[in-house]
Amino acid sequence: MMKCKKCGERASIKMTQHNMALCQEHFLDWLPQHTQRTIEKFRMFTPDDKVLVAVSGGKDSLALWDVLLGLGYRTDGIYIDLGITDPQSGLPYSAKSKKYSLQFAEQHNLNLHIVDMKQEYGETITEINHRVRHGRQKPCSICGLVKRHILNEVTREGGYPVLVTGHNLDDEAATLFGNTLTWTVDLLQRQAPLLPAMSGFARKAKPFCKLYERETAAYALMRNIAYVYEECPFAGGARTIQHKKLLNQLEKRSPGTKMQFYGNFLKAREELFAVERQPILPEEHCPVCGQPTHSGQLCAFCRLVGKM
Ligand code: Q46
Ligand code: ZN
Ligand code: ZN
Repeated sequence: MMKCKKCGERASIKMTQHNMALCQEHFLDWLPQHTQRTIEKFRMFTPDDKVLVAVSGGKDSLALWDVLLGLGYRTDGIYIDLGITDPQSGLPYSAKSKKYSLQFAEQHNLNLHIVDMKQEYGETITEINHRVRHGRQKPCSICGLVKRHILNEVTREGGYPVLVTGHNLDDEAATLFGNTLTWTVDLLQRQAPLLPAMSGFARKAKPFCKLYERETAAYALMRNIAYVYEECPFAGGARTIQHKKLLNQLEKRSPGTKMQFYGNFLKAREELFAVERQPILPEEHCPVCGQPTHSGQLCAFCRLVGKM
């Protein structure tokens, strides 16, 4: 029987990469403490800040919201209803994830901003994808652009000092893997646990960036958080998922690989991208929405929705 490192009772989770097993009670203490250390280490925010949590209805973002509440942070949530439905099964993915996000906010008496793509901009992500690309490609790049734009807008207009997202270590390691394979330097430069506010971009933080996905999933399960189990219907086959699989194989053979890969990148990053090599960010602003743009013309988001 595997025993809890803290109390010697039967362990509920074994974390080989930390050389540690914990019972449910001690795991539910450990994970928020680990998150708090990450928040402090990267100076993400303080208890005086009102934090905006980007909520997708999935396990990571809801677990993060739960942890921040438990740690005593003041929080609001933001959910974007992208209007995504599975083209094959007809599963109303967005409707389902919205239900869980609302349910969590109501249970804890929290304020959740909801931006509805159809209501606000007249088209869902699936519809925009059909109009722009005749539905031949996945809508992920359009979706990513829309999400970044709306999250930035709500954070800045709501006067929130920081936006937090539920990205975990598996997400970060997979993104890093992809960006390293192609040596996309500007993306590597911007991959950080904390991005300070600059040139019209809101401050962004990832308090779960050092936690494995199986740890955040275990937390959600142990805390009985109801979340949408299904992945977005467009997620399957995405390159990030392939990279996650590869990294999991490496992790299985040598536990701690993902932690080391990402952790050592963060250390190297400080040297590689010293202050003088900071990216030149756009100083110009979109004449319609006021968000940063390189061209001084309409930003990519306004060009996209302007056609609706
Ligand atoms: S929600 Fe949007 Fe993701 Fe779905 S369409 Fe692609 S980007 S996979 S995180
Ligand atoms: Zn214990
Ligand atoms: Zn714009």
